[in-house]
Amino acid sequence: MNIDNISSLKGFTIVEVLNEQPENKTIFLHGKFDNNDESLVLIIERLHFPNDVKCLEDGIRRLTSIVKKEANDIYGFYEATLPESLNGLKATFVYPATEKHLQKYRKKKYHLILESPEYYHKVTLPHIEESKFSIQWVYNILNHTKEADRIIFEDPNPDTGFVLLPDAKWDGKTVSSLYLIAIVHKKGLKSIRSLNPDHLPLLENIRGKSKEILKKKFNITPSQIRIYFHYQPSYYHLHAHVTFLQYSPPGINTEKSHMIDTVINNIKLIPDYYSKGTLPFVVAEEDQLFQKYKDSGHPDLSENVN
Ligand code: G7M
Repeated sequence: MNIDNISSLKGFTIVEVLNEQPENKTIFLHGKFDNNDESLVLIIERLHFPNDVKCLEDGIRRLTSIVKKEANDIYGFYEATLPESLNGLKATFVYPATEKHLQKYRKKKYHLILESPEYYHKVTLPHIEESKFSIQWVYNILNHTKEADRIIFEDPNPDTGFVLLPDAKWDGKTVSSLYLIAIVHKKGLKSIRSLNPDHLPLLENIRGKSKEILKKKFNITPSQIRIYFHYQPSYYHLHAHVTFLQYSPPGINTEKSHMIDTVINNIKLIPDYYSKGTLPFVVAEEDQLFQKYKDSGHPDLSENVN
């Protein structure tokens, strides 16, 4: 097979279904070809409907195999088959795929852990320090050696300032899926765990200025913006995610996201909320932190659930 020029998948056999994401209508397959031992990762995603009324109308008029599944009052539930014009797939190939690729795409098993301050100091913090997570990319942005032309706004104040720029996941153009990150200038703030009342001016500055800039540059109303932190983050230098409310990017789920408004409010009510509180987080079994929590005897990972 030549990755530059695939016209047929004849002779392809599935070795393993690596992952399925019904929410994205996507399936991840590991397969091989006849007489060839190399592995192929094939990711197939059903394409979204075109935003073109004529094309949609034409496709809908040609729906076939319309079968009633259920009807109740004014609600009818049917299944049908799309004509070719609306039945597109996006296919991504990784070939030849190594064991590392297979691992990357294989569905992960996640666990929810309640991290008390004691466990933060005993397990999480040593893990962060030992793992030496590289945050060079963050420093490169803060000192303008990388992505300088992408900066949308910067407040250079060393205590309350931040850089606002497109997240790596955003194409930088499509406002309906707008995704920015606000990276604080202040060093030493690893995550929301580090926050206390000294940081309220920083948090309020991120919230206020980001909303102001989004209104000015993208005409997005302040009430249509969500600003939040991840816990655990992937990078331990404080940064907030700034996204358009009508768009649901990955990582806005309850077990991962902490809205900046709630963080500000919690600190105002209980100044040491983030250093004394228990914070839940999700970890994959494949992650070293999972093994460290398991070895520590944390009750959430014990087999005996009461
Ligand atoms: O989960 P966590 O809060 O740590 O999220 C970090 C965010 O940083 C993710 O949404 C990434 O897409 C984003 N990101 C990661 N890197 C390495 C870069 C980068 O080099 N540039 C930009 N602009 N965003 C990044």
